[in-house]
Amino acid sequence: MSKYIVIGTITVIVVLVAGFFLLNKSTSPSLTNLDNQSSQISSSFTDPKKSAHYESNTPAHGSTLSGVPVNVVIDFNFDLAAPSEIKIESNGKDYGVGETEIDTNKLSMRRSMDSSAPDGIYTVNYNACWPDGSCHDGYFQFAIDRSLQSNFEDMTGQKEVTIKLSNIMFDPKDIKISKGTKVTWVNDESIEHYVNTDSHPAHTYYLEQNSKALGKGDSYSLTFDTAGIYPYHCSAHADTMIGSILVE
Ligand SMILES: [Cu+2]
Repeated sequence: MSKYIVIGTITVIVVLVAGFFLLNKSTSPSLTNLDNQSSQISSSFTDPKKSAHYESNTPAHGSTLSGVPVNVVIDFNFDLAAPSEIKIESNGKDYGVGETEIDTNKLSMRRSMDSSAPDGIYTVNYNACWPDGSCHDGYFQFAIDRSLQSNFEDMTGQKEVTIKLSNIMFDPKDIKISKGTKVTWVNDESIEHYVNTDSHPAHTYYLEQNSKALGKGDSYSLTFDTAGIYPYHCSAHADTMIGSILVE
């Protein structure tokens, strides 16, 4: 009789363990086979859940960054209120640093991120609250893969660097610089361009990185003092004219 109880118990344990692994695989993708290709992780992103009044977020859902973002920013089309909250989670740990902050125009909220966060997929879980006290939740995902840094032009160790705006592109497009480097963008052509922090058209990720319209010969400069990745674009050519600054 006890033999059947033992066999039955073992069967139940095997089924539970198998079920756990199957479930775990479908809900939290792992990064065990991560090489230089971002395609391997992009197939693991889940669909985002957008809360009421959601507009955009940076880092973008499904994006793979070569470094840790300085903060996660989410944009809305309605006034945010306390207790709105952002969590930047991977493997059950929150890599957000400090409190979630609501911007002065109340249309964006942001939270800093731990600069030593490891490579992997991050799920941003947020709760957006409104002046009437109601809240709505949502989530999106992005990944960090430092091996992608090999595609960046290494401009570290220089006090000042220049990026040309020509042929409706940033040249060079992706650069790596040291902390404290002054970056100057110079428009080389007669098409009007801008330097705008992501996302488009909110331009909220790193508020300091937003230029006015740049005509031919115009320039715009900014010094980067905080390590992290800074994705940006030209708001006149937002789909194609993109770049990123990696500060280390
Ligand atoms: Cu442009």
